[in-house]
Amino acid sequence: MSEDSVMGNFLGLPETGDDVDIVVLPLPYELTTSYGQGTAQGPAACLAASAQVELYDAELGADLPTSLRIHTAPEWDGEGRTLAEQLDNICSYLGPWFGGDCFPVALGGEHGILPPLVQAALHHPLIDGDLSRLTVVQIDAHADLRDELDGEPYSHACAAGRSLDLGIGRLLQVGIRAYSKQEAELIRKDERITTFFARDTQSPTYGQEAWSAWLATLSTLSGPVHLTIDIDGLDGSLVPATGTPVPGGLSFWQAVETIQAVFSAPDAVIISADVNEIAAQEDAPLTEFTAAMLVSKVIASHIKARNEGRWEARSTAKGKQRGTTASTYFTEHIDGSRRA
Ligand SMILES: [Mn+2]
Repeated sequence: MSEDSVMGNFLGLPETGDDVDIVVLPLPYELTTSYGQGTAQGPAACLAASAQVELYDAELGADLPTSLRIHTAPEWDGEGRTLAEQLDNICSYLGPWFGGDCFPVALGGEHGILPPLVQAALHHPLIDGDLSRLTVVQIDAHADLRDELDGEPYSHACAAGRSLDLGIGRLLQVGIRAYSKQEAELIRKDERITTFFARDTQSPTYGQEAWSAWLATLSTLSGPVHLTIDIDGLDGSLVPATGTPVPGGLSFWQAVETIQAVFSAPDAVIISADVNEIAAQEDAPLTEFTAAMLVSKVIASHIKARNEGRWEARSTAKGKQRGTTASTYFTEHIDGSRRA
């Protein structure tokens, strides 16, 4: 923690000027968490915990944020009378940060933030209106490919499915160990989906082989990529306060290796990331601290990619004062009578 640290800013970093290289976007969105509560308080808890994360990153050999400017945006205001309005408001909130001039990292909030993140990427210069160019890499315990949960197709349990509906070209999943028969069939049938199941990567017998295959798959990534990390992809012992902790998940170092492998893929450009399903833990801050360390690793890996020529600004529209375009996609595509 730096001596002039600012409460509520990621890593306690001082406020930046108008030019922003990396932006942290707190999304306290909680609508459909089916078991457990508190993801709406997760982003603030993660920001508070991040003040205790060491700034030194051994891989960079430097203290974050190096010479770059990390801006922590005011959190999403939660407005919207219906689910559709809330999703559009999230998309409008994110939009200005997807212009290609900076690297956005969202903090959730439940995993239902993924479809508006994907929709916000539509106008990124590398996507340019064609979401089939986008690959989503997902760390998660759940496949999130359900048609609906409790009648709600925009539930967190459907986040990856709705992203496929929006038109993403490819979905790579790891840590998956809780899913339905319908999801298993979709994974088998849909050629866009590649899933590495936890029963394979965490197997005491042949886990090492499956893990190496996962890392090899990540090295073949190409084009624009969004990385979505549901912290319940990690073993439940590391993240006991998340909405739905599940045993048998990734170790902390496997999550770190995945982040490193995604950002070092030679033909890919990681345009954005999110860490979601963070909840504040009452008795000890392990859950939010684990999330804060993963966000730090994402940012350090982005900086490394930038230093090594795998990320460059695609726009000159600098700073916080960019124009916004209100999203209407979800209002136009979801039954407007459904209340948030
Ligand atoms: Mn999820």
